[in-house]
Amino acid sequence: PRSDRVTITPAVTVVADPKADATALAVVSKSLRDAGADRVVRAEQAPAGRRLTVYVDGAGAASALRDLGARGTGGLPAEGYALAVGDGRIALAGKDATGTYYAAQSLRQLLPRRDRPGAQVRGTAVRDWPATALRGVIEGFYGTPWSHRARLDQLDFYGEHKMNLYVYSPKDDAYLREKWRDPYPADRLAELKELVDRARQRHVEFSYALSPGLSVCYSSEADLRALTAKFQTLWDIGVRTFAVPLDDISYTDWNCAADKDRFGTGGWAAGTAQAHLLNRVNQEFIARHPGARPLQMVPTEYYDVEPSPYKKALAARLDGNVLVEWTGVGVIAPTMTVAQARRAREVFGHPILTWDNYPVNDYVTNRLLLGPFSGREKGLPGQLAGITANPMIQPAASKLALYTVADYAWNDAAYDARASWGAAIEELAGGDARTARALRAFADANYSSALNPRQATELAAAIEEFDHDGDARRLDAALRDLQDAPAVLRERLADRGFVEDGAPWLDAAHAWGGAARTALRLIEATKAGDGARAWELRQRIPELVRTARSFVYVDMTGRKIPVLVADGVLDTFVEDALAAHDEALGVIGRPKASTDLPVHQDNAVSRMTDGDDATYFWSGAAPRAGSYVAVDLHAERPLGTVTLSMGRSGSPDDYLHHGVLEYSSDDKTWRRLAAFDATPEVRVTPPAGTTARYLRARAVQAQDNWLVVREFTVAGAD
Ligand code: LTM
Repeated sequence: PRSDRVTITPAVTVVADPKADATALAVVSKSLRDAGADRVVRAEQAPAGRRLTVYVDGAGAASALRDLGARGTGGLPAEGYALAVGDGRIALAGKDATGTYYAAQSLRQLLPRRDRPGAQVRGTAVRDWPATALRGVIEGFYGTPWSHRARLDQLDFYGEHKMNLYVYSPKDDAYLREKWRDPYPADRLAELKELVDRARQRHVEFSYALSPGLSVCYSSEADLRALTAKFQTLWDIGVRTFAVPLDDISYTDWNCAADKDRFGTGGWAAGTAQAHLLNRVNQEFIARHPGARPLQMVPTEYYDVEPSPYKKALAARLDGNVLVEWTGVGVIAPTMTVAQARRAREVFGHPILTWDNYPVNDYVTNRLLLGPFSGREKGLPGQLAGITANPMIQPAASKLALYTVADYAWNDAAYDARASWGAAIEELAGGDARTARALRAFADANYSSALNPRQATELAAAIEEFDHDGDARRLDAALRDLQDAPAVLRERLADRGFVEDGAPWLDAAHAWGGAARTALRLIEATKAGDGARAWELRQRIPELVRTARSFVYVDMTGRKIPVLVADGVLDTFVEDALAAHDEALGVIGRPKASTDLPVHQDNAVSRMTDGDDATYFWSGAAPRAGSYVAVDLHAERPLGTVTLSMGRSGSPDDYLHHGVLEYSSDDKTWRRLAAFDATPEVRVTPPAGTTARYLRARAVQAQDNWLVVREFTVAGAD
């Protein structure tokens, strides 16, 4: 940073290289006007006088950048830029047109927003460049595809956040999968063209991803022609990047006998067949279309780095310049490391583009995933051809997480997930403090995912503090923020799409905020010995909880899915308040379940203590060493036989493969009851006289399978 400041004068002159990027210039002019300039005029040279001059590319910018200490664009990689503000001037220049556009976006972020001239902007001198070449979003989820309007809005957002790739691959667009051979009707093609044009204006590469794997014959000339003919229609409307995703298909059942005859059976045969088709697309379409970008593909084994005959065939046979997409280790990878990316590069034998399944929620449609991009090691982008994130079914609500993905992919070295999350909230709130507060409360209550295992960390901290010091004010304020957030956002949030996307979750947040505040009053009344008031509050809570659980997301098939908000935090708080009140009256409820694992869909942890073997807790991630499920018996008791029933018919391997059963009186000091290995049914009778209040089953090793617990019971405790 420089120590001086530059004033936005009423009239501003822009001195631009004749070849400067037109969109970048439009961004510069608009940002200056938004910062209070009345008139922004183009000129060949800086006028005399005290008027602010902005230099964009060319000799003027180069010399101003030098004077102001930003050195210019020499030595920068593609899309890098230099930007300087100081000494009554602003100068920006890109390594290429996209770099200039990004410089303009950074200037937009630096400039204040006000409606009168005279605002000041702090001096600065920066050189900036991306950590990886491709950064973007793959619309690759199952469920309602994004609307055309939402896609246009997304492309604007990507440009503003220096993301340069949008992969068009919605699983439920039939023209991409079931009807991949069919040409688009004219109106659909016209819409696609509008997207391609908008993407180009925003310096975003539009990648068209066709998924023929459900019905293709890899050896068929006719299918090759169908594939390239479809690509040609997209080429004709301006698409220059193409992809062939082959995920989520069977590669053992051939679609045609000719493939079996030609390639044989098994993984090696599948890899060879896919490479055969893709190489022909690469050589006969991509290579013959000057200006086409490298072909992208998703392998059928996209989710690990284990060597296999399939991957060996792909590594050996697929043309070397094809980019291979990879989701990390796991379909939803909680973490991604540099070592894994290196290994992926070796095992697949091709440049790797990550298909990062965050914040996608098609496998947890009851949730909004509003936490930041986390668990990706620094240094990862440098190992990759690029990073693409698979977003939520809800486009506008995806922006919070996508902001952080963009941040990480651009500059992983400086990335701080929480800080980026806070900045995303500020930006979406448009600088309005009330909106930002409401959005933060709402995002906190919708935070958890496989990447961010803890839900509602800020609310949970407020509850913990209340448990510790008994001062209800801070907690009540946090709960009120959540309760009021929906009304504030509905009234003030500029991005109306977010409000539409989030409707059932907003309603649930309001209701949970209210239920938890009532529970807090119940605790206060119980403490104050006001039994009548406590009883009155206690009577109201079940209905409040029923309402909070009643809001549903309706998916594309019309299925109504109850949504979750602050789950495991507010529901627990309310249950605890009820249990404490009831206990004070001498009534002890059923054991209370908890876990540190995320929850899959609505298979809440309370289902393992509901007395119903047909329902179950199902974790939303594989247990790591130390992961646990626990029950609280509400009071120290003699322990009868402990039964842990895991797994279920559809997924019999979803159990703790190596674990221990432990018990405790204070939830801190734990003693071992038994160890168990390789069995989904655990039954242990403790020695006579053993007492405890808490029991838990803890994983002693990480595993690949998720965890299902049908029932976790202690004889005599329910
Ligand atoms: O991840 C890939 C490559 N394929 C599918 C996605 O389409 C889907 O959105 C995610 C999340 O459910 N899982 C997949 O396996």
